[in-house]
Amino acid sequence: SRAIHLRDYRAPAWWVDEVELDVSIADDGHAEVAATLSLRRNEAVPAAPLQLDGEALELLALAVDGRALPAPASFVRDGRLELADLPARCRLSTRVRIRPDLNTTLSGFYRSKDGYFTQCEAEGFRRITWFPDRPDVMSRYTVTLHANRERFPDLLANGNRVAEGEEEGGRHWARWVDPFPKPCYLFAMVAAKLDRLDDTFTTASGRTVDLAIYVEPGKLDQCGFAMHALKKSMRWDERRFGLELDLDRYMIVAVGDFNMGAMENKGLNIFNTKYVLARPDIATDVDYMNIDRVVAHEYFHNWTGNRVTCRDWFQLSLKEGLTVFRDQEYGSDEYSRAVQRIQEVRGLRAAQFPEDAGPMAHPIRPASYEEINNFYTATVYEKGAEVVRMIHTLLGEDGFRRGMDLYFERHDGQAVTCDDFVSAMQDASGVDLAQFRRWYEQAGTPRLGARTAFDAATGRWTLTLEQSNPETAYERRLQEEGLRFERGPLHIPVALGLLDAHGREILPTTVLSLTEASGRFEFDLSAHGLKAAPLPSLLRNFSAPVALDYQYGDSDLATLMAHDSDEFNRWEAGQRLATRLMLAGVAQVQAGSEAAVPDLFVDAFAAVLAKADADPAFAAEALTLPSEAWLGDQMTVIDPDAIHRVRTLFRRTLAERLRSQFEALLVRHEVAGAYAPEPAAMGRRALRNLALGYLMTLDDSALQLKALSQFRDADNMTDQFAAFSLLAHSDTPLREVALNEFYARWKDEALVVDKWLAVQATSPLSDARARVRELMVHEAFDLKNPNKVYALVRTFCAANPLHFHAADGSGYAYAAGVIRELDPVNPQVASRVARAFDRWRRFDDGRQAYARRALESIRDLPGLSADVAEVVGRALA
Ligand code: BAL
Ligand code: ZN
Repeated sequence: SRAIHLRDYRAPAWWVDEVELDVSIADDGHAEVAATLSLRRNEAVPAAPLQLDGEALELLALAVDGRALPAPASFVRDGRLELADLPARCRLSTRVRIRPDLNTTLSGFYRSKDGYFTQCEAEGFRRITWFPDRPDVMSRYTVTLHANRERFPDLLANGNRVAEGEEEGGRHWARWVDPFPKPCYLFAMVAAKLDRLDDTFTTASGRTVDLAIYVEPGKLDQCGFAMHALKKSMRWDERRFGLELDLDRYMIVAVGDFNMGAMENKGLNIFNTKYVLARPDIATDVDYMNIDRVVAHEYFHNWTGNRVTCRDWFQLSLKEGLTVFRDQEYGSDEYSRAVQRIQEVRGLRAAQFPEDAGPMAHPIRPASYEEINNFYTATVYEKGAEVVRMIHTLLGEDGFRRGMDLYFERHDGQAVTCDDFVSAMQDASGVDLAQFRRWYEQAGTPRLGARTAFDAATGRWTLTLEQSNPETAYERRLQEEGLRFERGPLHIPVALGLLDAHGREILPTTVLSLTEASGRFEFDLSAHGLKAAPLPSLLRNFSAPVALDYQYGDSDLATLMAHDSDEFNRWEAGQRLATRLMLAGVAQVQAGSEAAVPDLFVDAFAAVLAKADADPAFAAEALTLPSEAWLGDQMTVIDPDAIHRVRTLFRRTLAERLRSQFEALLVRHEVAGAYAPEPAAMGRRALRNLALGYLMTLDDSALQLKALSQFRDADNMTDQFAAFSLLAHSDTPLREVALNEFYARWKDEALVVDKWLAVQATSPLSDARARVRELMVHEAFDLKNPNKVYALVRTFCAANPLHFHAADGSGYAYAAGVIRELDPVNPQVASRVARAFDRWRRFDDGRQAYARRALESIRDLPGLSADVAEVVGRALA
């Protein structure tokens, strides 16, 4: 295999102290990049030739200390430029030609509409110039950009603009200096014609800094919220972590063609438009919340990622897990902490648990990879954040803050490892984290078994916890690669509370540490005079990313749903109950009978509904049934048809039995006044639209017309989109009306068109796949635009299990066709779509045969990218 191993890491033989780049964009769409690198031999390691990475570069000239080397191409071997016998300090100059107009990979320097943009993480800088493209080489950059003034009035790079001027032929130039040394993955430049929103921010220490958001002309009215989010997150990082912006100028540039969500380039963030642009009539509450979180995330990277960066890409979670934890905490402070937590855990279970159970399983710090772009995963990000959260739980807020302070004290300006982070946490707090480090090495979702015993005579209650760490595809692969690996018990923080039979709390949240394979914890409850065993509320606030096995009775779950003081576990109890009952229903359907919805469940649901007004945002979460994908993940062999049938039945039964309560919610939670993306109003809209969703399962034409008028009359996209998606998924003539009206109204707003595509991709109706195929050739679709591919193709594959996993294999064949077509265009995006096959072995033999054929057709594509080859290779292994 082409695997790269962590154990092979060696410090670089050469440092690059200074980089001078001169980039000239020609009118015909190519660019010339002249680079001068100030090189210094790393005396700490044995002398070795200089090796530079390069990709898709046409080398025009090469010089050392001003002396040209003849036949530059002769120094290039296997995609590397190698120079031996250089003086210990020297200046290396290269000149290359690159073709941003032809760069459809969107990695490196590329064109989007009428402008030029960069994306260098993880390994895009090598597509701009010859360079040691690795994060532990940190340099100071001076960048001069030249381009036509009319077409590209904005010439931007990291840092501060120090000079600019005119040139012949209607051209101009600008020079930028970034005062902070940085790895090349944080390099950015932009040449475009953009509108700009300006603002300023005064930091805690009293410095005033300039803020700017650049957007496509005409979109200035869509960037106010992103600016607001930026200032909020700056203030939050000062308050919570004592971290202030270190720059004079902070810029965000939005671009419509972008592989990722956004990128934290030093002082010059480049964002997918999806996470910048918002206006009440085009963005939903969820969009607003995502913008808030992503703007904060990229801003927080300025310290966790940029000031302290990663030594190598195996350490990606050092910056990503920590920064996700920080943006989660920001979200929790800005919105409802419990609701944020519920959404995080739902996301973790939807993406990370299956990843850990599938062919791409890896720990948050993998020991090997083939293509680093494949490791921007739910594991590295979301499980990484869970691991940081467990450290926070074990150390407490003060201990964690001391750990962060020590981390910056020790490592500011360095490229470090996950171990360095854990050491700072341990040394600052005195909490022993030696065993805890296994979370960085072991893949897989641990199973946590719990048993309890109660002696009423003595009041003694005993909890026995057992962990098991199932072997994953990861360990099997390491063994094949000859890497030794020993698994062992993890340090699992288990937050516990106890309730009595009336639901009153008798033990407030207590964090237990399970460090062995099994542990016994005893509690003296004699003071409470209990006649019956207490009811445990286990793993409160989801204190560890594990799967909990405990035999709760149905009525225990109903009690927890109604009374647990831990809001997360109130939600969790409802999900557990629903999952159990729905899986029982699936078994009934498979056995040829009809599923039924037990009264106990309807009653428990009704109790949540009755209290919904107290916290509408929470109620909206608690009244949402587990997803079809989650139910499938709990089965030995996934049966998408039976699951869909049962989930639909549960929804319709709840709507029938609780119709008047849902209708009352519709009236009570009408939000008056102008739209504002503000937590209380967001919660009410979520609850109201959830109620409308249940009611729409009743096939009642009066309710359908109600949805149609909400769709037509809403003054905000949240309500309009909620009604639109319900109509678009209803088997009535109103479906076409809604689809046509929505498109006609929004066809010029790219991000709204993405919603239109995504809604059709998630349709449960029988023609869903045929529609998706038709949309591939619709004017609204563009295979070269990642947002369009994600909205239509990935949404269909990842969020429409009923049709992607169709028994006739049509969904798989469709996906494979798109992946084959997309791979030569944009391998990163193709690879993300290919991840839809992760679960293929979880289905019946018939489906597996179709999936295998589809995967093999991708594997056999001549010239297949390393990105897709790794994903498909693992799936077939
Ligand atoms: N560093 C890649 C995008 C992000 O995680 O912020
Ligand atoms: Zn990040």
